[in-house]
Amino acid sequence: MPSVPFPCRLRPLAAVSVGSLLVSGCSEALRFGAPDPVSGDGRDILQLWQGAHWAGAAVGGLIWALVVFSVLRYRRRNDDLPSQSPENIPLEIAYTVTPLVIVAVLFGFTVVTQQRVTALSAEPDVVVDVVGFQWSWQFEYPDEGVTVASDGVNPPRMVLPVGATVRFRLETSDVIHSFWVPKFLVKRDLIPNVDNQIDIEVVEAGQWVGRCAEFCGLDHYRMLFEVAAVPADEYRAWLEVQREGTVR
Ligand SMILES: [Cu+2]
Repeated sequence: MPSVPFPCRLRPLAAVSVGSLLVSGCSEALRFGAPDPVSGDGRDILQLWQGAHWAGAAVGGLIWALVVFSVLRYRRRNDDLPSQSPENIPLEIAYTVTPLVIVAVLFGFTVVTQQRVTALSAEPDVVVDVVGFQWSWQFEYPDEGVTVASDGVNPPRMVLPVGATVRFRLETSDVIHSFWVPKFLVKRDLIPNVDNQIDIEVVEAGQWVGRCAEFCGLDHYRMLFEVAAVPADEYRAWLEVQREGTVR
C-alpha cells in the first residue's frame, strides 16, 4: 500500500509538537514526581529533592557497577579457593567513611534549604491572616481592610500579587488544620496557641487549589480554597472590588 506523504507545511508543526512533548515529559521526569512549583521556596525544595535523587542514582549506579564487576571478575573458574585474606582495612575504612560523608553532605544541603524556606522577611510586601476553622477558611488582609470568606457555596478565593513576599500568619479557631497549596510545595500547620508564620513568593501568575492537609474531623474534605496570583495592578483592583463588597 503506498504511503501517504505527510503534508510538508505540517512537518514543522509536528516537529515542534513532538519536541515540546519530549521536553515537557523530560522536565517532568527530572522532577522525580514533584509538582512544578510556583513559589520561590518550592523551587528551593525541588532542587534539594532533585539533588537527593541524583545522589541516590549515583550511589545506585556505583553499586550496580561493582556488583557486575564482581560477578564477572571473580566468577568461579576452577576449584581453587579465592584469596582468604581476613581483612582489608583501607577498603573497610572507605566503605564506612563514604556513606557518612554522603549523609553529612545531604544533611548540610537540607539544613541550608530549610533555613531559607523558614526564614521570615523583615518587611513582607503583603500580610494575610489565614484563619482555619471547621470547615472552611477565612483570609484577612489587615493592612488593606479586606476579609475574604466562603459564600457558603464556593470555596474562598485568595488573590496575591506575583513576585511579592507574602506573609501568612496562620491561626485556627478550633482544632489543628494545615495550610497547603500543593503547587507551592510548602505546607504548615495551624495549631491552637502556636504562632506559625510562613513567607511565600509566588513567582508566576495562575490559579491553584489549596486544601487542609491535616485530618481535622468529619468534614475535613470540605476545607478547600483557591489561590490566584495576578500582576500588581490587578491585585490592587481586586482589593478595591473587595472593599466595595461587590464580589465574594
Ligand atoms: Cu482538615
